[in-house]
Amino acid sequence: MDKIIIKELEVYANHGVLKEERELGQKFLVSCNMYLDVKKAAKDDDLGETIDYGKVCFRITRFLTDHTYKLIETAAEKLAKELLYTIPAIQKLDLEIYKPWAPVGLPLSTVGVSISRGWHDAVIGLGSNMGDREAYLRHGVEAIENSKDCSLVSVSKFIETKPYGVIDQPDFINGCMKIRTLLTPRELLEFLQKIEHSVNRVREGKWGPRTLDLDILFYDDEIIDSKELTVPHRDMQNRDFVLIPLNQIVPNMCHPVLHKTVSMMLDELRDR
Ligand code: A4P
Ligand code: MG
Repeated sequence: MDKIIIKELEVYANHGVLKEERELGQKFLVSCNMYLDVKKAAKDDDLGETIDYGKVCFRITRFLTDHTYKLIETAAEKLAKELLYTIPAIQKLDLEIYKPWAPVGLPLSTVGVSISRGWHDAVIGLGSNMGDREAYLRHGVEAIENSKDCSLVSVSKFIETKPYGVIDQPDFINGCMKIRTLLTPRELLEFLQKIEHSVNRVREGKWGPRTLDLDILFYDDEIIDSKELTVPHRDMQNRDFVLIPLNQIVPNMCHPVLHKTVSMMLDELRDR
């Protein structure tokens, strides 16, 4: 991917574990690679279509001088988020903060931290078969919209479905949504579980009735198989209540294990 590069921007700021560092301040050097597509800006020769590196330099300077952190890790993490929240064109960034005057008491040229953060694409399945089912699904969508670390890209229609697995329970309403997120898969799972708990989701056994179920169907094209998380969601290829709404919003998304698109999986399920 293309990138805009800032190298060794000098900022005098007050971060450090020692009290003296926070009171007296010292020099920091900041480097940043910002990933984006510059083709359109280049074609039209238009600053409005790219990232204004001058503005970013001022933003970095302001952020680091307005705040005081003990760790450069914290400064880097918070600054990376600030840039990703406020400059939508940045898809991913590598950020380095160096402290050439670090009071180590030994000769060295510099110490620093380097992190990479960015937006990820994820698809979330929504389901409910208790109470005001549609309101619960809408609540799930709104919780994503209201989160700084996630943004909503698109939502499918909500459809009424017969229970799958344990069939002796009320009908479901299902849907899915495509989102962008700064969260890792595990952080996203935790966030979704918080949303489920906020609507008093009670666990009535595996596959039992629930006010709101939020599952991670896809996360980029990652394959995850850990104790608490399986991505892509296992068994989705056998579930029309997942594939029908998915097919409305991401028909061409490819399952990284089965190497089939959503529309192919749906066709195959219908043929069975
Ligand atoms: N977990 C693992 N992978 C994931 C993932 N990709 N996304 C773990 C979310 N969670 C994941 O989930 C149990 C555990 O799965 C979590 O603690 C998490 O660590 P849960 O939501 O607490 O329980 P559950 O939903 O009852 O179990 P499960 O096995 O996730 O069930 P499903 O697959 O969600 O299926 N019929 C219709 N028509 N519509 C439905 O929505 N849903 C189910 C539940 C059954 N029948 C249905 C529907
Ligand atoms: Mg679930």
